[in-house]
Amino acid sequence: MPTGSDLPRLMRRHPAPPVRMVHLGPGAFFRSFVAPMTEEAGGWGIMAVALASGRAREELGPQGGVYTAVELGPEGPVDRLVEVVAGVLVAAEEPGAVLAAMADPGVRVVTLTVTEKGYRPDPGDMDSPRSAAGWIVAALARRRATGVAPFTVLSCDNLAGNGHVIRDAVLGLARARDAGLADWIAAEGAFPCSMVDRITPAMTEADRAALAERTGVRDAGAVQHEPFAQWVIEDRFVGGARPAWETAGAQMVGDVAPFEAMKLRCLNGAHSALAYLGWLAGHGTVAEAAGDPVFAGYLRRLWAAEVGPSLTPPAGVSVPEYCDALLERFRNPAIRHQLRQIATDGSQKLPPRLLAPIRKRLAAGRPVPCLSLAVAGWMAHLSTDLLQDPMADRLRAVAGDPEAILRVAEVFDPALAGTPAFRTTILDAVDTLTRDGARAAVARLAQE
Ligand code: CS2
Repeated sequence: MPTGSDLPRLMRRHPAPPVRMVHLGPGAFFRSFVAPMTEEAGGWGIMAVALASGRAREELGPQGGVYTAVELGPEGPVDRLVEVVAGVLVAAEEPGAVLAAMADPGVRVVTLTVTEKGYRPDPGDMDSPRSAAGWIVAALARRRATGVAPFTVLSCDNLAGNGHVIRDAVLGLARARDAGLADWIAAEGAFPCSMVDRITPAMTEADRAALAERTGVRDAGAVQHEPFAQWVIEDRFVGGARPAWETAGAQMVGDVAPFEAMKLRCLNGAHSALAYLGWLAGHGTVAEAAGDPVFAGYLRRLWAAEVGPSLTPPAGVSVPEYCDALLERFRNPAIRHQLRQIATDGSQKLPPRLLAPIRKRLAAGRPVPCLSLAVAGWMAHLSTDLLQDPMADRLRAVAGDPEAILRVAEVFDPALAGTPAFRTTILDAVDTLTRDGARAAVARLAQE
């Protein structure tokens, strides 16, 4: 397959707006969601910062930060040039430039997409910054020392209470360094929560080649995404300074939590269930699995009987309608979203997606066979060579032993893992899955 390597490289046509925002973690989700929405809001250029990997700089640097975001619409792909990224830095290699960018008084917002595992503290942070929180603390210390107000930190990852999680990490690190710094950040800073949603399947070589064919240029930084996008942002920014994201369709609200729980449990929970059970049943993509009537029936029951009743939906939102729309999004044949991409990092994803609704329903004395089967699917996944997880070594050591897996406290809160109802439902699901295989086990739960 030709990759277009003989073609000229994509070039910038218009200058980026002045840099007013720094983004940590310029991977595919940033490029398909945060950057285009910020560009649409107008007036805010972005300095992209990769923490350690040089990949984003290799992909975007030679193109002056410009790339194509391909929308996989019903009538075929729509190619959009995104020119809002002014440059790409790699923190591990250019610490001075990164700190200078983050400490610049013109920069008012730092957004981040560093995935769930990016919120874990790095023991090395005490010596020199390594994690996202480490860089944020170092930059805020510099701002305080130079009399500059803090920037707002806006997490754009799929975590429950993502603003609180990054705030706790930042304040914890800051306090270990200087209590005055921590107090200043707590009083003057802001860490709003946000719910982000846009399905962004990884680009393949074939996708890149097709794009090169359409455009006549080579684009190493291109991404692709579904047409749908939803961004719900808690409107609490230092000095009120932020891009006018509402003009790009974002919802600015007082409380993100109900949106976040609904999205994490309905969309991401179903994704994880398909990633483990669908793959075990021989499916490769979300669209294949969701197009299998047995899996569609399983999802309907998962949503209607287990996940939906665990939620307090946002005012005016119908969870059944939200889930019907999800099934349509999952079935979009233009989106080849690999189940093995979603299966990664399960130790980080299970608690908010599957275990939170299980806890809620068990507390109400209600059964959770669909959610339990998804957890059993993840347990089976630990024994496959697909396993990619920040805790892979520990998980591999307990794979095949459900009792031992339940004792991994970073995944299974001991208070939950110790309740008989939880142990019984999970161990029953493991038995069913082992005895019947994934497709038959799913079929038994499927709703017409
Ligand atoms: C997926 C998400 O990879 C995964 O774990 O569940 O990336 C999902 O596609 C997005 O959150 C959709 O907004």
